[in-house]
Amino acid sequence: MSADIRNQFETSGQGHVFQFFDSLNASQQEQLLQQAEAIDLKELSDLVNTLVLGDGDDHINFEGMTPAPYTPLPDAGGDSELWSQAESVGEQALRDGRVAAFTPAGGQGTRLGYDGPKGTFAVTPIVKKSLFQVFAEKIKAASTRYGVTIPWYIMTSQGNHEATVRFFEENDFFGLDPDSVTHFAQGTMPAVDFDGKIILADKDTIALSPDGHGGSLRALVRSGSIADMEARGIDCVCFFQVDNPMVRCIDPEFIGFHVMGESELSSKACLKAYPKEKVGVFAEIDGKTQVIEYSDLPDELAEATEANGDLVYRAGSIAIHIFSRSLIARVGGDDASVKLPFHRADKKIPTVDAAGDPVAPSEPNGVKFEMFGFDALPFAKNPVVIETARADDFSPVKNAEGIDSPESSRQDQLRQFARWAIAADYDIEVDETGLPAFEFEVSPLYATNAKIFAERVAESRPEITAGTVLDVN
Ligand code: UD2
Repeated sequence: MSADIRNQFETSGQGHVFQFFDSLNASQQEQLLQQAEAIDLKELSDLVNTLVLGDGDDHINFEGMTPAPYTPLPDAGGDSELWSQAESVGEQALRDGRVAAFTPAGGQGTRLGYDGPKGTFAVTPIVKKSLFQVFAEKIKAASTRYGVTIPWYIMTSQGNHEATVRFFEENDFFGLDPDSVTHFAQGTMPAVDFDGKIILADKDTIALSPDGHGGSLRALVRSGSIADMEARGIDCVCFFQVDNPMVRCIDPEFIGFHVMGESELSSKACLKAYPKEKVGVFAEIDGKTQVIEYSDLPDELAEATEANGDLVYRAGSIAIHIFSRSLIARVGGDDASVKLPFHRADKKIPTVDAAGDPVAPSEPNGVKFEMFGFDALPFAKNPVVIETARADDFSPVKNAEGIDSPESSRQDQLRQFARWAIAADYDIEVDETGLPAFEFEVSPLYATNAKIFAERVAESRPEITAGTVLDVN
């Protein structure tokens, strides 16, 4: 068996993976063989030929590309009747128990410089709740409001799985029923050098990395989560990233548009803040809606404007979607005709030299392969895109400082709390950006939007001063 695997690697030009094999002890040999056995050499060799040695297979037909249509917000000329109809339809789907939450949380969070699963990072202004706690409370609040259990599926990666599960256990699952929370680790892909050779992270270890958030589709199938959803009667899967505490992760209007449109994949679009903002854009190519990632969009298209000055490609993807269970089952299954493509990312990948000594490269030395969830769009029937206001849905924590940082997200949360309070006739002083003069915090268990906030404060009008935390008892 060991000889078989080694032969296969030899034949595929990857025999060097075993260059230190004879010097390893039995358990190290076993580890290396297990890692090697899990690699699909045919898939890898196709990827190397197209994405590493070839010139890629993701040529985008920019000539035939147009912006994808989206449903505008009522404030931006949309039909307010339609939005309230969507809300009622979404609320009914929630009451009927058709909705689950899903978070890909396997990313490595290197940009933030935080050494731990990103979901454990503290984000709220006063209580310093973690991202996971914020989402858990939003899910719990919606479950209570609609009288159902909204199950939550969380995709981890091999590197952060144990720490993530431990965090939930130590925090009693933030009040959720542990039976309604499922953690599973995503798949991995080997990293290769620029000649397509698999990189060794150590003498007994292949450099493996998570297969991208698009890996969630196959991981949801392989982990049995799709079967679990089917047993629970779930068909709407609300997808949101781990880095965005402002997300309305269970949003009745969005769910309603998804259901009314008989959509298999719905998305929220946010008007780009500036032409080269690092978000994908919604476009249509050959009649199919797609997200074109910011790094693939040529500057002249990113910057092109309409006669009125609006950006042509202004509908930015903020990675908030609703997948139908059927689409996940189809694209995450074994049917080779509906597979997500891989993308190439050049990275610095720690490795060993010919003597087996560690090397920490200062420049990218290899390629990682990742799938993107939004690449399922061309396979989806009736994709729906609706507009959302950035202030209501998006302020991610990605960088240690500046744009999309803990500080910018903290301020955006405070602005949102202040808007809700002002709309409910509180006298809160704010600056010209809407930032309140003092800090206060609203727990998701208290309110998750302005409407619910107004209902709450109508019951017992709490005082709001510096340091107030509005929560349920
Ligand atoms: C993503 C989108 C971008 C925009 C932006 C909004 C891509 C390629 N780009 O950029 O268009 O919507 O978000 O914030 O998606 N993850 C995993 N496993 C992996 C890799 C990532 O679970 O192997 C998770 C990660 O934990 C996070 C999410 O996927 O929840 C996004 O990952 P990212 O930080 O790589 O995405 P980003 O900010 O480059």
